[in-house]
Amino acid sequence: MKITRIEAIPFAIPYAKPLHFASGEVHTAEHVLIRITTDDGLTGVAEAPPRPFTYGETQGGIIAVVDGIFAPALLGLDLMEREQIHARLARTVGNPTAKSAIDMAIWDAMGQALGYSVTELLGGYTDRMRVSHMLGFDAPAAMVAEAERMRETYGISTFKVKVGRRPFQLDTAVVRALREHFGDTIELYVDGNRGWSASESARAMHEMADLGLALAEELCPADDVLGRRWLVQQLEVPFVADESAATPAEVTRELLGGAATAISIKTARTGFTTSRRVHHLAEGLGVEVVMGNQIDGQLGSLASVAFGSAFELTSRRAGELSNFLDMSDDLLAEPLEIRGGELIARTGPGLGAVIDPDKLARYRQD
Ligand code: MUC
Ligand code: MG
Repeated sequence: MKITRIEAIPFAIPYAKPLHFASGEVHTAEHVLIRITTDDGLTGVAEAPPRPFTYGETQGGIIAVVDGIFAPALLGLDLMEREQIHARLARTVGNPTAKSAIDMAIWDAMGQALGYSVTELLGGYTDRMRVSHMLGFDAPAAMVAEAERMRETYGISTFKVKVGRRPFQLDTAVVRALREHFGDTIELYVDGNRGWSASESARAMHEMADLGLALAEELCPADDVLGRRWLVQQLEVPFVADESAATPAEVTRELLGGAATAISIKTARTGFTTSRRVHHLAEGLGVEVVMGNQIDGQLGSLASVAFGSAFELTSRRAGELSNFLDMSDDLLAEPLEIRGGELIARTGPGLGAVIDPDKLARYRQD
């Protein structure tokens, strides 16, 4: 089970419905397919979604770091030398989605070798998650209509509303319109992607106090250290650290520093190996987690549900697993299907992902 080849293949698939949020927008999924081959003929795959506005990675940068640094460091290692692989990747700072995709492709191949799904290998708690859909910036009526479509078509009843615009009333009007339209039949939470100041966040949350929000995520920057702590202390709902807590050390710092009271786990940025560490950390510290979405395609979403289903803590809340619905196409030969508001993790072995060669040929950029 020695690694003989690591490929980084750029591909681009347009969004049918671009997503707008406080820190950026996506119109085309310019992602990288990581493909790992072993000497016994196994192939593991995973998806790296570069997010320049969140982690500073680009499609070209991911290819460069994989081809130039990570592949040479890992070739010849056995799939089971997991801590050695982890240590070699960790020698390079940053590059979270490049490292994570390599890690997940290795787990995919490992599952195939052992005859188990990734969910079983990680923990095997359940085989599915409830789905939370992310609603990007738009006018209140359009966002209500989109939520209605998601509920009618896919049975989704949990929504994360992107906020962080100025004035904040643009966003509070949306949340109010959603609550008024759906009543208590849906679960709602908000994600500011650092768009507001601490005081704007406090005013907005105060204005939405009667709307039954379940969570608030990254409303203001964690770098506004005291302002953020001041905000988090006064909220009545868990405050989720997302992009401010992308490593176990950052998770520890944000939680112990009072800058967050819950954690978003994204396999796109912590793979399976480090997501497991973040999960154990959250469990040990006694905080809730949300399985987040890095605006992943279907392969990335499959990885998220594989991880989220593996543990009780990660499967408790609805996971953000549906951004792929906004894409015009995808690479998987057998598309993911959300039914009755749930997404089922594949039974494997590995991730259970088969890449459609025609689609890859159509969308690859190299
Ligand atoms: C999210 O939860 O924030 C948008 C920006 C990013 O970093 O991730 C997405 C979703
Ligand atoms: Mg977020």
